[in-house]
Amino acid sequence: MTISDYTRAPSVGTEQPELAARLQKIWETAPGIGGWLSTVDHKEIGLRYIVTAFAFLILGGVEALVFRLQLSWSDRHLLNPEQYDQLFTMHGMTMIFLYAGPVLSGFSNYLWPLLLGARDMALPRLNALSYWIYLFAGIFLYAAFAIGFGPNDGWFNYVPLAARAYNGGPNIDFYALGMILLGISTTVGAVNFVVTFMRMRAPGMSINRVPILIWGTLTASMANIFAIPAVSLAFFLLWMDRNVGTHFFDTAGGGGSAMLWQHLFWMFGHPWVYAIVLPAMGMVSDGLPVFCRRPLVGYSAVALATVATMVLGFGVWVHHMFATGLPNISLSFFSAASIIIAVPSAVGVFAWLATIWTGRPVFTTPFLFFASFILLFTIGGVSGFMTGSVPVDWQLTDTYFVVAHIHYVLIGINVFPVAGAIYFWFPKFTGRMLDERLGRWNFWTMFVGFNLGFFPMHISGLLGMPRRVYTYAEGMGWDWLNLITTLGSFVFAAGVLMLIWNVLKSVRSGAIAGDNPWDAPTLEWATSSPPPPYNFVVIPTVQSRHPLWEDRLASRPDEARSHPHAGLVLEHGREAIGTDPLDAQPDIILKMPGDSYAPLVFAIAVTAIFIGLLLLAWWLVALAAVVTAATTVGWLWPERNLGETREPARD
Ligand code: HEM
Ligand SMILES: [Cu+2]
Repeated sequence: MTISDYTRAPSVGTEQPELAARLQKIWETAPGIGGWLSTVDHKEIGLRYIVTAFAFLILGGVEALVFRLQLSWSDRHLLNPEQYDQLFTMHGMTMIFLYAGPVLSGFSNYLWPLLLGARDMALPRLNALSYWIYLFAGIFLYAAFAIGFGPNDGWFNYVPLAARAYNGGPNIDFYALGMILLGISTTVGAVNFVVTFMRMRAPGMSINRVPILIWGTLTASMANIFAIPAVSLAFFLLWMDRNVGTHFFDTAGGGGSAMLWQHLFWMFGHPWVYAIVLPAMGMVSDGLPVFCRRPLVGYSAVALATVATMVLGFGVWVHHMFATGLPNISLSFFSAASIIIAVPSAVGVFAWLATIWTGRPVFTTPFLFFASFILLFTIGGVSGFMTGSVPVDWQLTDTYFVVAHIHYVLIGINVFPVAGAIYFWFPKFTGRMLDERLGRWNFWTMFVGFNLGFFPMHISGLLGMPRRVYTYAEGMGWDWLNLITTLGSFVFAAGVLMLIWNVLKSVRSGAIAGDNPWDAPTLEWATSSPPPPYNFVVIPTVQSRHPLWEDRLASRPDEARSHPHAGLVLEHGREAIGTDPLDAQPDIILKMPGDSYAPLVFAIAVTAIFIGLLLLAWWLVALAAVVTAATTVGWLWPERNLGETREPARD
């Protein structure tokens, strides 16, 4: 969107079939493999993110099931210690970095422009780039595992165990470089969300009218922009320690500091765990009210709580380091901060409960997933609150209690809302409904399996079972608990398979959905299912938080109404409307880029740089850097008719 049209004022109109046909020509992606590789359509990119993230969820899940078999009873020898290390590290890394974050990027990518009444994200080519780099980083990390050198030091990769002296293979080099590569993807994605928030909202959608999902992804993106440099730096320094002979983390006489790693990692790591839950909470905040047949209770409080969580989230990282011998003053400070952060979370919990309590709930599958999230989040919150207290944490750190906590938080706040979101938005994505009966089976299997598998981990943790052990001796009293955990894990996994089965089945044979099957209030439901490539025939005008519920929510008769189907007509090539950051008053016509191979080529070239660094093949690094630079030039080359390649302006 580099070129803009300052001179023209767009006309105002309603949805006309000829206009729709013209827009279709302007916006549609070329058929075939060429279109597939060059598309910048946010819906296509969003779905790719979701599908890829689910592929990683399955990989991470299978890894977990394998090591759960190993742990199901004492003294089992299905896996040796080295295999166990790689499996649990791959599992944590996959789930946190390749599933939980990207799956939410997928939903946000798909939904943001539709929720905002926009034609696309602000920076469509950057959007394609962030997907490709994510995919290549995932493949890069899994290539390590495939050749037997997967990361093996836990997802937080502590030194000195990650140093060359104790970890001689390429395992950690793969992890370090893969994470820096992935960081590029996350960063450009985050920048895109922030710019889209500020410039692409439909006329009239002032910041107090955006859905909570927008707040969730926006705060997560802001956090990522600040947090990712810390982890990329940490991994870069580690890579230098391992390959160039620096001593940043070398404690054995090198003058380095192991604590430096922990600080840098957790300064990133804790904000990241909020980044992978806040958008999910946003999906619940927007989805749950639809099934309660009323607006969310406490919109402003929830929006502010989202922002507050993220801000406070930058001040609690040391709770991961309570056992490292830090001075008491920092323990007290970070313990207090960790406990205070429960306040905004509680605001959310009360708002969701009040929405159910004062609404008329309809017990559909999405409702079940969204509502159960509140319970699981509360359990995960309470165990987090417990470990936020220093003396309790000293007792529980590195036990299965922590494993229980992270899964209640991550499965409870990410997987359950995501499953609900799939049931809720699948009709928008595909034009078909998911099977409701199978949906209920799906929900109850996941819910029962999850609690059966993961609740007992609290107890095995309290009984002293350490995390990250490949086996344990007979007579510790942990056998039965572990057997139950393993059984529950398999039941939970069967539930996830039901979800996938439902999707595969319904994509072809689900009931036809129509534009707004749930009778929901926000703009994505104002367009067809699935939406056309241009999203909206005319750009909607918005006057409230619930454009599609206005005639039934009590409002003053003189109040201005939203117009989901009438507004600005933009049809001189690929155009979008730019609005100002606070009140969303239109101020510019933006020319949007067309499909392009540049993101793919750029992503391949950048990945090649990292492969070069891994092999210490400097010629490859140099060559790939030149290609990257050349692609950047091509990408930024001013195009006179940017976005108008298919249908030039007619006046
Ligand atoms: C079938 C589903 C799952 C099962 C059975 C499972 C099981 C486990 C177990 C037993 C551990 C502890 C390993 C050890 O310390 O020895 C673990 C670690 C972990 N899991 Fe899961 N998990 C599942 C799904 C998930 C999901 C969906 C996420 C995140 C979204 C996740 C995130 C993690 C993380 C971050 C760790 C810590 C890894 C480390 O210690 O470095 N898990 N999982
Ligand atoms: Cu934390």
